[in-house]
Amino acid sequence: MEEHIISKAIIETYTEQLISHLDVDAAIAGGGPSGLVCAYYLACRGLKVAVFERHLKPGGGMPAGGMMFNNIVLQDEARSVAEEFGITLKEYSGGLYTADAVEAISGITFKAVKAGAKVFNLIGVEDVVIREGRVTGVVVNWSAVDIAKLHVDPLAVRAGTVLDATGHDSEVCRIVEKKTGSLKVAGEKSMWAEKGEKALDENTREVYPGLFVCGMAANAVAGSPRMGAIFGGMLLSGKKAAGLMLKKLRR
Ligand code: 48F
Repeated sequence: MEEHIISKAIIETYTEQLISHLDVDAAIAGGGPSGLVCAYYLACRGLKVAVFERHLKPGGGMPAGGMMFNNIVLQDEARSVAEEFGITLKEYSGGLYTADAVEAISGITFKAVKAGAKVFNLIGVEDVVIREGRVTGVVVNWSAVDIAKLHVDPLAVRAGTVLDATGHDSEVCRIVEKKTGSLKVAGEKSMWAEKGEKALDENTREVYPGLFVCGMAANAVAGSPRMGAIFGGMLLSGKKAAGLMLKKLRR
């Protein structure tokens, strides 16, 4: 059990995975609940999926529940998707269920990775590649570079489809807005749970050729309300995005 062999094992296998994910069917920016759910459904269909998550731990806003009370609420419509991830639902009232936020995000993350999606944590998406009016890849860099404001050039990943699952800031869409002028990010509106959850389905779509948006980012692009710690819409939005991306890839 020599230390340098342990180091070699880590560096060699990680590098192999990174190289094999330089050309993917789907590059997902953001490993929150919606991005990971999408990754799961795409990977289940045999697609090559890379999730780039800026933070150390995947999960986005889910493990914190609401204001650090780490339970979440889901609505009846999302029950079957939640159950697919092994999330234990407790009936509350009015068609609402509660779940343990840590169990929920663990189940989603575990199943996405087991299905074959690769989560590259500590790597952020800082730009996209655009060819002839279509997003064809993402530009990535270590989060540490960003945090330390180091002058280090990024690397690029080719992708058949790209998903913005970056949450409230809809970062990838904002980049495309800034660089092309042909996508408008309206910005999220104040909290209105019911309206925000309902709007998510329609807002989950291809917003620019090759670029899809899901989760809170979808509402931010469309100018729909935020919804707080109810997560059913996030799961349904991730699933819908996977269906749309699959369709696009098959064309
Ligand atoms: O924010 P986040 O959880 O997005 P989501 O999947 O779910 C939203 C809910 O958590 C909550 C809500 C409840 O209904 O409104 O906010 O839409 O996860 C987004 C993830 O993207 C990462 C970020 O660290 C987080 O884990 N992220 C953000 N920008 C980038 C990024 C980027 N440029 N590159 C990589 N990861």
